[in-house]
Amino acid sequence: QAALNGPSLFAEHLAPRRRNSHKGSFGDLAVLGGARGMAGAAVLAARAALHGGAGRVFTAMLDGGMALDPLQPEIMFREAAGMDFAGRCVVAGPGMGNADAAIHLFGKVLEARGPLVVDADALNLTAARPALHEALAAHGGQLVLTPHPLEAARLLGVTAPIVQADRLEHARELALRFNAVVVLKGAGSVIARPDGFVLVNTSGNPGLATGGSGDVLAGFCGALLAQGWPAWEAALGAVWMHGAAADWLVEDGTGPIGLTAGELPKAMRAVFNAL
Ligand code: NPW
Ligand code: AMP
Ligand code: MG
Repeated sequence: QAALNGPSLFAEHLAPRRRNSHKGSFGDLAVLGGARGMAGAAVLAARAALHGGAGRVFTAMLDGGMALDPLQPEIMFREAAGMDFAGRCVVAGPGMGNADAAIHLFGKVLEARGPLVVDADALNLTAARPALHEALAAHGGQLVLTPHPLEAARLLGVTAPIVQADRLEHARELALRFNAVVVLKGAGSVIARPDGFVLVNTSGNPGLATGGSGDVLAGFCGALLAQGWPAWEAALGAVWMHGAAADWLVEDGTGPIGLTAGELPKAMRAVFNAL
């Protein structure tokens, strides 16, 4: 099985920043998520997006109670209901929940058809709602789905052990069904294209088995999309750098035990800048 074992497959997008570039050159990203009790998931994705180089990062929070991340004041907080998603790059799902407002807003994101990462509860809603399933499959643009095995199982109408018994085939099936790049997460994440081509990632370790690490992956992938990377390369870049950052943190004693997702964005930034 072909492996993703370094940056060569996305290296053509690693151009140095032009001297006269500005924040508008690196794209806007909006994270749709953060329902009550899960604001952290959206914040982690937004922090990861900033460290992945997005020009401006917004959170469209389902729970409007949060207006600032004191540790990352660069993030602009918007109430999700007031957000215009037209033409914007979006990461949908981290901590989004399944309230009516979440369903409605994810539907609006799908209508806007901008570059999109679909993660967590946006995947769960897609599995539960035929109209969203249909709209996602019809997106047709730069689209990355990042299910963990249980999220993949919900989409496919099977169980997680069935997904795990043939990870390559199930990742392929989702990529074909949604005409999207699919990252089936877990040890040795599988990245699949609609044409059936798949790669297995070699970076990463069990330090990543901690709440919020998937939210960081989604935010970083969104930042690469916002900077104009195509879906396939954005998925490869984010998955590989996420794992490489965790490997680097384990080498310096920050993991695997007790590695926290919030420590990943800075480490991913270091990996990115070193490439
Ligand atoms: P088990 O335990 O083995 O039966 P859910 P979620 C399985 C937000 N978050 N291999 C495993 O099942 C998210 O963004 C908020 C095999 C596991 O228990 C979502 O919006 C945070 N099985 C929401 O919470 C930080 C695997 O899936 C189950 C697997 C719910 O997301 C945390 C969990 O799946 C979280 O990110 C693997 N590699 N990986 C915050 N700080 O605000 C997972 N499983 O029930 O969909 O719940 O992933 O926690
Ligand atoms: P989530 O379940 O959405 O928080 O995503 C978890 C993230 O951590 C995914 O990127 C997984 O690929 C990664 N991950 C979890 N467990 C492992 C592991 N044992 N080895 C490598 N990566 C892992
Ligand atoms: Mg997750």
